Amino acid sequence: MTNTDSDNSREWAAQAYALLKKRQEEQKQELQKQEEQKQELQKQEEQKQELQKQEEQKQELQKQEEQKQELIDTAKKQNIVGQSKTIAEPELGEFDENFTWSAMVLAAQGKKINQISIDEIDWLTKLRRGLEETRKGFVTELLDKLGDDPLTPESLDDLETLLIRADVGIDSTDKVISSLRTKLNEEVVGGEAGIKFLKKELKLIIDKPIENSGTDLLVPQKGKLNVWLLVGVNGVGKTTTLGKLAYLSSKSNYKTLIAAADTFRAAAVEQLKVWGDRSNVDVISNQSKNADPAAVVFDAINSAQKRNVDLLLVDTAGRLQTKNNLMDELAKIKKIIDKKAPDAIIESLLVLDASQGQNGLKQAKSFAKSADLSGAIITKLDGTSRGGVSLAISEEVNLPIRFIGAGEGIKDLRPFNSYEFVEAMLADK
Ligand SMILES: Nc1nc2c(ncn2[C@@H]2O[C@H](COP(=O)(O)OP(=O)(O)O)[C@@H](O)[C@H]2O)c(=O)[nH]1
Ligand SMILES: [Mg+2]
Repeated sequence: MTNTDSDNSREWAAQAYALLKKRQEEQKQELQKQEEQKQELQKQEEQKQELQKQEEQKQELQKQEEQKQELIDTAKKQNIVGQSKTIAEPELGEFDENFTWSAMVLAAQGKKINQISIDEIDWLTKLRRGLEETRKGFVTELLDKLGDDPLTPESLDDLETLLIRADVGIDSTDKVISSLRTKLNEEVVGGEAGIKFLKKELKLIIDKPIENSGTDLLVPQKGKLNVWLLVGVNGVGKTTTLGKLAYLSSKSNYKTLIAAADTFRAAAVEQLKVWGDRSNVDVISNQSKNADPAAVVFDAINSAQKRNVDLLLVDTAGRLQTKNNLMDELAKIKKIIDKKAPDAIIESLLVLDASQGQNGLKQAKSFAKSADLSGAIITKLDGTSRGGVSLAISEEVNLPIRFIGAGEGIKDLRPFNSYEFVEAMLADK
């Protein structure tokens, strides 16, 4: 990047920051206004008690009551009352490197200053921080090794080792290195240009299964029942991811329902209910011991059809030791859906824990063989050094990555964006 470019980007980011700051100020003022109204309400309440003592002023009291109701209605509309369920909005942080980087990533994707939100900045900051460990043993080390010199065949060997170590996988690594080697034979490639080329190659690998699927972004199709099955081994984050998806979906105005089809773990239903509560989404479950998961899905589809649900999210069990049973169970669930809702659009999404690296890749291969998967969700990208496994999943299992999770909070899941992912993985600071 030339100096002028980075000056412009910084200027752009500064403008974006100023705008967000102003917007936040306005929101604060609005909140203050609401607070004043609330206090006004309290005052009214006190007056009402005073009036109650005075029997002869009954008439007046009635009027006050009406006035109070009016205020409550206004307050309700403005979301002052009943705020306990709303999820806290993120605060605008400092105007620092994270902000500048996030703003630049948004700008590079064609976002205008007035289109960006604190939520987006917050997420990109999380993603960049989350991939810090993956990045550390990678770009930083590579740039250190290169210094200001152009790439050499020896530095490609180093890069190869780094890619393998970041769990990018042998196939993806071979592909990238051989492209780079061809480029080196044709021209002199400096460190920065090398990283740029690397980003482009990695993005191509991740984008291929997404392009093959014909759908850039996985969203429920309107006017149909969409059923998303979350599958994967124990502990990878299925239930948590489902909770976050329920929030994303209901916030985006899709009528959403959850089916608690992990009937194996007693606590699973309770865990789901907590998530459902947070996002105002109902959970269909069967509390009896060893309930049949397919029967829960049966009930859930009934409810979904009655309520005109857009998206039914199904949590499933993931015990690995009985893998055949697990696959049978998934097949049975799918059969029920086919029978009861033949028009439903089914997505089988494999949830993978990025911190498991190559083990995750093994799981993906084994599930892909028998579970008819349509996509992957990568979790726990926060604080792992193995974020590169996303590339191995794309290249070796040909699964489109649909969402990624980087934290335990309800907002810590986003639709997958390959540009943002690769930028965060290879950010050069
Ligand atoms: N740090 C982090 N933890 C996560 C993430 N997703 C899930 N977890 C945690 O992983 C653990 C297992 O998650 P759970 O949803 O119960 O996994 P399941 O067995 O596949 O349903 C829980 O402690 C979650 O809080 C994530 O993106 N980041
Ligand atoms: Mg679970």
